[in-house]
Amino acid sequence: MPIEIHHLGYVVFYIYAMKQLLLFVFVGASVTATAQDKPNPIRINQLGYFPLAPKTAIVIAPVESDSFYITAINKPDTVFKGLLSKEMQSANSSLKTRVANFTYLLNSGTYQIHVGNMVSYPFSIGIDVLKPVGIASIKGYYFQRASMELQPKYAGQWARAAGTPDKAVLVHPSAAAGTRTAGSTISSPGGWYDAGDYNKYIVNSGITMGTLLSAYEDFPAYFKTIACNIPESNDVVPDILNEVLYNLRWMLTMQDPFDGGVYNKCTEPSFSEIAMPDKVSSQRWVVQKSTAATLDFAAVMAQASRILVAYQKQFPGLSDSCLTAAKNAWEWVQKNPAVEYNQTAMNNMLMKPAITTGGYGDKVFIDEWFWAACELYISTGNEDYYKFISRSINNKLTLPGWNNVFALGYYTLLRHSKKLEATHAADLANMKRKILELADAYLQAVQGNAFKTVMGQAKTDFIWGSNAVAANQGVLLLNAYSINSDRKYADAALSNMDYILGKNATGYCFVTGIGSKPTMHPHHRLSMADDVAEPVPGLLAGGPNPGKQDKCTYEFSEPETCYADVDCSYASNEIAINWNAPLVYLSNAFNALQYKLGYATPPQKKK
Ligand code: G3I
Ligand code: 9MR
Repeated sequence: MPIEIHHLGYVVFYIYAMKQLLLFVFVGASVTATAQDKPNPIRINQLGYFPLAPKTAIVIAPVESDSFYITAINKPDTVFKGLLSKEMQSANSSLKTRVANFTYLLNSGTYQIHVGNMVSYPFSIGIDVLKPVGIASIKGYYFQRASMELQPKYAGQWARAAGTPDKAVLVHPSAAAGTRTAGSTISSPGGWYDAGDYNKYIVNSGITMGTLLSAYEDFPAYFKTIACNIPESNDVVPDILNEVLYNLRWMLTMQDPFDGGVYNKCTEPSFSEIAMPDKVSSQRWVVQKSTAATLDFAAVMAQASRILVAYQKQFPGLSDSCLTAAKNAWEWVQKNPAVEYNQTAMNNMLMKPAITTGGYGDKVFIDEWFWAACELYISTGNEDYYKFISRSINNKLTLPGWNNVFALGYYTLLRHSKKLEATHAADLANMKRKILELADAYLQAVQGNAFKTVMGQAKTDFIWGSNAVAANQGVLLLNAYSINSDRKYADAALSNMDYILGKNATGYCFVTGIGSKPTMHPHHRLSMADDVAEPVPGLLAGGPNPGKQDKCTYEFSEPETCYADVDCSYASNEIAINWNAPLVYLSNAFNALQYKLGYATPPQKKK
């Protein structure tokens, strides 16, 4: 009888509450505080789940119980109960796990999972559940803006003074050409700080901008509804584009008008001290042009030019300028098809000053050639570019990263597949097949994964910036979904969203400002130097990386656990614009697709 179940719930809750109280009284406050710092052993998506989507939590074994139950927050009644799966050994650490599947808890609300004496962090089930991370991850870029003051009405407690104006950047000897002699001055203001440092790198801007622009191109109607409270929010331009434009305008300053080549970066000679940007006074330089930087630039400008056609009124001439910039960059690489940015070699030539900031020194250019050709082809329709596409379209498809943008070309050709259907149908079919093949391989890995995520399908997923691997796997899977509308691909992508938001071997939600146990101490100068306890929000931490290149102290060393939420740890806990971008894509794609995917039922409109 319902009334009995009700009472039983109270009894269970009473026992639980008493246990918690006794624990507190006997174990003592200080121990409790330390215990609170440890991630909860029930690993969940700390933000929440869509009502009609798959839902699992992972319990770190051993556990005292074979079953779990779920209560609504602050209510004693059990609303769902189930059995834990049998124990699984993780392939990426010594952890053993058990799965709590609560897919059939369909009602919206805020809940907690109970396993024996353990209680999970609260989480939501509901429509729009990923919206907070979708918006925050875009806003994260606003917080990275160089050369301008961040005002309290937009930045809240993270308001800060303008720094690194970059109005008088010096031309490094490696970059001298034409009238821009070594030591002459150029203006290169704006753009986003790359990461925890204050430098601005074209190669890393390439994949970042490509991914953000692709998010917009894939879901334009949705992004028109998303406002992030940035200074431009009141204009008619979607905020994701407003934000992208801040970096785009900087990128344009990085092209040498003399020959169309693009400088690798605008940088301090060496990483600055940990201080707010207005307190850092190092001279900044533009350094050597390179093929990778120039091709990435060409791709971004070509893609932006076609998107900006719709905003000619707001930004007169900008779309055309972008296309011209792309073509000029393309001209430069014809004459300079393989110029590497090799920082060590440059420094060995005794060019002064020596430059020791991030290299982003890509040596393989075939993927950049491919991506730039794809963007130029789609924006212009000029078949000349297709020759460069043909050259490598049958290469192996691999997950994108800052030094591998091949897949970005695929995504663009796929998105504009109508343009290929008539003349390049065989290529289109091949490309689709290869995307589905890679997606299928990811899918197959989920069953055997102890956290029921695609992430971790191989130990090699855990590299510097591994969380972007998780996010980019998700983006690839959503591209697979766009080919045949098979929901299994989206479900697999969602498993990595869960991973990023806490259903992982570390127990952290890797997005600052989101969830109950988020990253709190990223290697991020803006967060470290600002006297605010909470880190700047909306930023994705690098994630587990057993490389430990930073030589910090880590509590765990295995591939999936090697993460330290300490600001020393730039190899596992920095943030970076190229890692945030696939998070923007993934989280917002789910917001955009939730009804189409059947993850939620649209609210009935009141008449
Ligand atoms: O290329 C090899 C590959 O062949 C090998 O299999 C693999 C095994 O780990 O390593 C690969 O090299 C790695 C390289 O990234 C390419 O992915 C290096 O080990 C790894 O140390 C290197 O890390 C990069 C790091 O800078 C150090 O250079 C990160 O990808 C990159 O995201 C990071 O970027 C920094 C910028 O330089 C400066 N600003 C902050 C930013 C984020 O930390
Ligand atoms: O802060 C730098 C970070 O952005 C880079 O990713 C990292 C690796 O290149 O380097 C960090 O700077 C460290 C430098 O390499 C060594 N001295 C300590 C610096 C951090 O304070």
